[in-house]
Amino acid sequence: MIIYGASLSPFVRKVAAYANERGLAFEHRQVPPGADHAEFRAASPFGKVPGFADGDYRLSDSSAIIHYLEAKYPENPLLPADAEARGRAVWYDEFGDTILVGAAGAIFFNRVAAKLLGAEPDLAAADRAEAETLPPVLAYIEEQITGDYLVGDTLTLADLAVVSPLPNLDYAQAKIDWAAYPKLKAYKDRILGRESFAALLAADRAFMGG
Ligand SMILES: N[C@@H](CCC(=O)N[C@@H](CS)C(=O)NCC(=O)O)C(=O)O
Repeated sequence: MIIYGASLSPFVRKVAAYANERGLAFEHRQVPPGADHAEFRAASPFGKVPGFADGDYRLSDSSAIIHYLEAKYPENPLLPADAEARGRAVWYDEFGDTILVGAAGAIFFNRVAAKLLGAEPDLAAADRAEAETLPPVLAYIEEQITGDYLVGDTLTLADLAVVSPLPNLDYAQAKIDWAAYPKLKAYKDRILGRESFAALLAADRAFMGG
């Protein structure tokens, strides 16, 4: 199994953490978004990371990859069987990928990734996201946390999807009043402290220079 993509991408991080949680061995190939890299483009025709290959089978999109792996390895799934719980887990996955990444990504892209990718940063857009877009999104997560996990009483894809974008806020030195989100702070530290994230985050920190 090969995961293609930049490890700083929250979508790549989500798939890698998922594979680690499931004990699925994979090889990671560092490929920047949009790279003109034949193997990667065969998996991800529009150049979005992650791309994925399992033998001759190729796929892109973090959620599609995880749904494929859930179906291929049905023991100990990270998507609940119960209809309502499944719906909630899929919602949080979508929320993480779109609403949370929409807010956090505007900060990370413009303060960090643009430089790495040789793109023009929009620092005002990062400041606006930090001051206006992100706080209600974090407040929503804070309100959703009622136990150790977002859905039911075990880890699900929901937890991986919602915490995966959060390290990038630190890498972008986003100013966040964590005292306003005490449940979220404890939750993210706990989920990101799992073994499935540890090596990924250590590699990020080494890359980011600390
Ligand atoms: N829905 C996709 C989103 C993937 C995505 O947008 N990745 C970003 C990097 S974090 C990317 O490749 N951006 C480059 C582009 O949009 O061209 C997923 O879940 O994998």
